Amino acid sequence: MANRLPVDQVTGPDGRTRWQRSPGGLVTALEPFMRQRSGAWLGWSGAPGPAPAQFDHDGLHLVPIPLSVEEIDRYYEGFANASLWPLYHDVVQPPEFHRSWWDSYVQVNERFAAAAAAAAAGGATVWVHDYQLQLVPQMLRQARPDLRIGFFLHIPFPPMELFMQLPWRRQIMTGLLGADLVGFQRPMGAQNFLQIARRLLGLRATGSVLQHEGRSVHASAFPISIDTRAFDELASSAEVVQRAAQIRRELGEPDKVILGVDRLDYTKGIGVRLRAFRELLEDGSISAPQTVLVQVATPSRERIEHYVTMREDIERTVGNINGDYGGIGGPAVHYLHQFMPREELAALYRAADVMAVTPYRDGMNLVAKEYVAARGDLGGTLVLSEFAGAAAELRQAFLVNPHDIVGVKTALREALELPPGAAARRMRAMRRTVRRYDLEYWAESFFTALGERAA
Ligand code: GDG
Repeated sequence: MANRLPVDQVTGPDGRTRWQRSPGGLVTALEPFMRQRSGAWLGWSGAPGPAPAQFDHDGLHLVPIPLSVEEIDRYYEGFANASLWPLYHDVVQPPEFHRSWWDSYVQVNERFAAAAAAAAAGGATVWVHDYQLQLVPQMLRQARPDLRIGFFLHIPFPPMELFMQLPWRRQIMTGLLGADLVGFQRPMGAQNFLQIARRLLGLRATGSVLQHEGRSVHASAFPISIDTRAFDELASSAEVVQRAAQIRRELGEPDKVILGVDRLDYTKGIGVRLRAFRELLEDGSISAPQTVLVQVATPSRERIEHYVTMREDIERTVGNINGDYGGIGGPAVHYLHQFMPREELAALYRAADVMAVTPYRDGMNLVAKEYVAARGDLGGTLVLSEFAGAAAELRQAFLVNPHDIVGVKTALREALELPPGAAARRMRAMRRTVRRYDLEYWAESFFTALGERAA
């Protein structure tokens, strides 16, 4: 179960609607795993109003859950994305709390839980995903004590000092405690959860196991990954390699290409990257168009206020940099507020000398892992924020503190100047990691742990 189904309904030129696989970290991560199993996927279809009947698509059984216009506003854009999202990401933007949003969150979680209770076979395993559905484990356990319930949080779980701001902190904790296993991206998330359970709810904990209402609830880290082999293959295909060369020609054969790929989100630190790039141009460390920055900023959550103002800021900054440092037909920053086909994304990874991933806080960051998976040629260097979950595994990246602009500049410069041999050594080591700890490893280890815990 996840907030969204892995498909979108699209209307073709002939006016007919059809389902198409949708973008996003969660979908990218789970789709191949679900396909191999005979399970059902429950989630919202992405459109307001009554939900279509259950259906099969591309080997997946899909159970759509309806959301009204008001629920999209309050549960999804409100409580999930304007209360929980900023609170769980170190309050990089101030979270807003509204009782009407919370009421809607409870109501929608009840609907998801009821749908799962109806869909699951006796003794089935239910895997609940992410911050939109934190009340589901407890609701589902109440309705169906026979089920084995796992929960995985894709975003960071905040430290107690921040979590305590939440007016409904007890309800959220109790909701999660309905699961047999609660999974986090990093050990720190699990530690935060255990500490809050002890201090706020007075639960007893032994290691990573809590005692709650006569049951054991386990909390630990399962760092998510990608289908490394599939991405590697895609990025090494003749078409993608050719397209990568063509992209460099279209950019005007620059010496160096820096790349950023993110959902346009204030947690991703796109502004940090632009500022560092600008300062490097200013102090003469680099010059355009010999060195260019390509920033793909995928449209995201466009009705939420913080996202509107952030987009304006970023686009103004891009305009300023290009006004000051671009030439005719040769901008310094190539900014694409567009959704790219996967092949094009792979070609961009392949064409980039330096991949810049600088979030202020990020559960994992799959883009960093995709970049590594795409570089079967052992080219390219990765600049990666210490505050992305991926930093725990990709130790050979140039790790940076995104709040330290001087440090980001230094890392970008070093990454740009790194000799190919040294870059290849780092890339080889990171590729070993993402190949070993891939998506299958993640899903299998979560499922195995859930099986052992609930047995
Ligand atoms: C959440 C957590 C965690 C992006 N633009 C395009 C495109 N993408 C794909 C990327 C990547 C995915 O979307 C983004 O994943 P991230 O992990 O970077 O970030 P979130 O969307 O914030 O995901 C995150 C993740 O959940 C999984 O647990 O890692 O920390 O925040 O796969 O490739 N894909 C295509 N075109 C684009 O323009 N095709």
